[in-house]
Formats: sequence, C-alpha cells, structure tokens
Amino acid sequence: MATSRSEAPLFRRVLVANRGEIALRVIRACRELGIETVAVFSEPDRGALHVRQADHAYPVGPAPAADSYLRIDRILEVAARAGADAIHPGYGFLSERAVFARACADAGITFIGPAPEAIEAMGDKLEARRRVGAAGVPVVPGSPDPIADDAQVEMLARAIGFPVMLKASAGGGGKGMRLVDTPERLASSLRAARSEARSAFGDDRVYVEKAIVRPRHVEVQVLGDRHGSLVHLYERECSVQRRHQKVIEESPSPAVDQAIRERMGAVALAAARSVDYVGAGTVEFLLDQDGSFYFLEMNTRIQVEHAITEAVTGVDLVRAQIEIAAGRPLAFRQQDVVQRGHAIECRIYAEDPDNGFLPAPGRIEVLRVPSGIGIRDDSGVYEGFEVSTFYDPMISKLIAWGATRPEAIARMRRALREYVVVGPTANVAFHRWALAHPAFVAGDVDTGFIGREWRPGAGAAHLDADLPLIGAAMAAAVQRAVRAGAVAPSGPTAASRSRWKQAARREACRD
Ligand code: MV4
Repeated sequence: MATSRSEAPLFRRVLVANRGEIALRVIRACRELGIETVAVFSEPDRGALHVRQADHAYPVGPAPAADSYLRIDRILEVAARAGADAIHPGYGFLSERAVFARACADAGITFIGPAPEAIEAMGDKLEARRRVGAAGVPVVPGSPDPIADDAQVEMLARAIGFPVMLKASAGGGGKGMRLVDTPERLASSLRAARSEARSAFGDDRVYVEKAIVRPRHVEVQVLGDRHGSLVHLYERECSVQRRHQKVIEESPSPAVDQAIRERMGAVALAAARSVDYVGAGTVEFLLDQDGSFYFLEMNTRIQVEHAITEAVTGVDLVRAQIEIAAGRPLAFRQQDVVQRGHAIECRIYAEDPDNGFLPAPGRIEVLRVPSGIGIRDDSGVYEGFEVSTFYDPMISKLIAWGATRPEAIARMRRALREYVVVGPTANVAFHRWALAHPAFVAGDVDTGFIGREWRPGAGAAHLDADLPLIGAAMAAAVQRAVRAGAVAPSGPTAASRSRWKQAARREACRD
C-alpha cells in the first residue's frame, strides 16, 4: 500500500516489542504509513487487542515480563523469523535498555529510538547531570560525584543547606531517593538509599542535591532527526501524581508563562544536544515556586502522556519517531510548532483510590468509553478482557482537548461522566473529584497535591448523574454480573447503589 507521502514505505515490517495501548498506538501509526506490523505476546495476552490488530503475532513466553516482554533473545529471534526490519520498544519494558538498542543494531534491525550511547548517558543520573550541566543547563545544586562516606555527605549537605535529597545515580522515577531534613538523619538515610540502590540497580552510587520544596514536575517534549535538526514541542505539566506514578497531565502548564516557556524549551534542546539526541525524548524539570527550574532527568523514549502534546501541537509523535528512525529529516522547523488550545489526560487505572490506590485487576465485564467532540481514548482493553496482575493496571488514557483550559476541563468532566467500568475497581470517581477540585481548577497543583488533598471516599460525591447514560443492554449485563456475584458495581456508592440498580432494572425491562 502506498502512503500519501511517498511510494516506498519507511520500513517493510515493524516489530512492536510491547503490549497494551502503546502497542496499539504504534500499530495504528504503522498502518497509516503502510508498514506491516509484528506483535509479540505473553501467554495471558494471546487474546489482547495488539495481537488482533497486528499483521503477524508471535508468542514470547509466560506472563512474567522477565520471561516474555523483557526477553531480548526471544524478541530478536521473532524479529528475524518474521522478517522485521525495525523494532519499536514503546515505553517501559526494553525501551530504555541500551543493551537492547545495541543488540538490535548488531542484528541489523533498526531500533526506533535514540542511540545506545544517549540512553546510557541519560540513564546514569550523575553522568546526565555532568553532561547537561557542561552544556549550560541548570541542574539542582549538589554533588558532582558519588558520595564517598558519612563525613563527606555531611560536609556537602551543610554546604548545600537542608533539606537535601539523596538520590541513586542508577535510579530515576524516585527509586532509591531519600529526603533528609536534618544532619542527624544523614548517615542512616545514606545507608538506606545505598542499600535500596544496590538491590534495585546493582549499583550503590548515591549523590546529594538540594531539595526543592513543593516543586512542580514540568517536562518538555523534544524530537531530533539524524540530520542535526532538533525541535521541542513545548511543555507538559505532570505534577498530579502519587508515588511517582503520574495520574493527570496537561499541556500547556498553568504555571508556565511565555518567558519560562521559551527558556525551558531552549534549555531542553541544550540538554538533548549534549547527548546528540535522535528520536522522541522528554526532558524533565523541577519548577520551583519562584519560577526557577532545574533539569531532573531525560527520558529517552516515547511517554504515556505524549498524546496531550499531539493534541496541542498537531504533531503525530509516533509517526515522527518512525520517520526519524528511517532517516527522514524532520518535516517542520521550530517556528512551525505552535501550541493550540489545551489538553488534559486522565489515566484510567484498575486500582482502588479508597484503598491506598491498590491495583484492582480483574475481568472487565462492562466497558463504556466516552467519545464526542474533543475526546480521545487510547486503550488496550475490551469487554471480557482480563486486566492482569502481571502488568501495569492502566485501562486507558482519556484525553480531552479544548480551545481553552476551562473548555478542556469541561469536556473531561463530561467524558468522565460517560465512562463506565464494571469488573475491576477503577479510578474514574477519583478523576471526577480531581477535575472538580478548586486547586486543580485554579491550576494550583504541585507534586504533593494528591497526598495533601485526597481522602478515601472523596470520589463518592462525584458519582451521581451517570445513570441516564447507561443503556439497557449494559444495565442488564451489569445486573447479570452483579447477581452472579462475579463483580461488585464499580461506580456507585452504597447510598446510590439501590437507586442505580433500580434504574438499571427499569432500563433492562424497557425492551
Ligand atoms: C527532587 C525533588 C525535590 N528536590 N529533587 C522524584 C522522581 C525523581 N525523578 C526525582 N524526584 C524528585 N526529585 C530535588 N532536588 C522532588 C522529587 C519528587 C517528584 C518529582 C517529580 C514528580 C513528582 C515528585 C514527587 C515527589 C518528589
């Protein structure tokens, strides 16, 4: 099939080394580009959507990721057998393993991502600080080298000023991190950080930084091609998270004005250039209350929240990744990238916000996904699909776009009213609570928002008006599932449950 842009496809066949919504996202991009796709799947994923949508599909092992989606040998074996000429790693799994990128190259297969050297440099947080710092990027004041001993960390911390943050050089995403308020706690925190780093990464190098109090997490999307062109696609606000797991993201950031935006974009490009970055990447910053910002780390992959940048800039980031990997120059310049309107993403998880956000896997009995103007839902599941305990419990990414932030919020709230999941407990009510919270509505969130504001049960007040949207067939299915004892109603509170059941029964009896 010829594409609209050129006769020869960029690749003949792309292996997608991932599962879930991101595997589908890549398969869709390939389909639009006229590229065949090869899915890989673990045993429980045999019936998954990515397997159904790909042109070819091969098993790679049992449920544990270490025995399937992380098996470099099996994935490369499948690539060879299926005749794939490129591999897209998605996010997570093998996406930031330099050894995998290198193994692909050695096998003569294009890794759709940056060079292994760039993955490696950014994967080591001390090396990343050194590299970007030398390029003039602001980094949080701290030690340039690993901490040697208790005496040294005390000297450094006193010079920096408390509170300080101890971080694992091999870490990232919060693992091996310790906040230290007083000198008395330094030695024991250092010991704890070291042992966590050693067991998690097999590398116990720890360094110290000044702790930024109540920071925002703001990140900048970049794209670099093989011809030296590097552009940024502006920022995403990712402060609404818990335990280093993002829950709501938006673009633009309500905390970023035009002056910060321009500086942050330029700084992100300098950081990416310091490792000759090629492909799609994200430069993360801590934004202080006074408007100063500091490089945190660079993610050398496509990210979950990339779709809000797509909504605001109109750039298909996954297509761009594939084009870049095929050696095409970027089709646009920095001045062509403009932010238009506002986008918000709510990550719909099979988890219980009333019970410590514990994962709540299970069979999806009923699924009603919102749509309508300004709404995109990227999902890897369907009714009857089992959300497995083995993988991330994300059900879908719900994205709302509006011309303004209030319009995007209104559309998201409307979409969240339409969203019905029966089977696993889902965090839909949590999102309704968050999108109605005065601080969120004011754009006044930082990384402590959920921890400070969320109380178990707070979602109940936001669950009312979805009943009219539940159709008869669905209501009947819900009833059957609930009567059979297979599921508990996921949405309603105890107070509204009987009302809800009555309404469902009325609906079911209508036809
Ligand atoms: C920090 C910080 C405050 N000061 N560093 C958490 C994830 C890891 N990548 C870095 N993290 C942080 N580093 C200094 N010097 C606060 C955090 C942090 C955080 C950062 C981004 C998003 C959410 C967060 C939640 C808690 C702490």
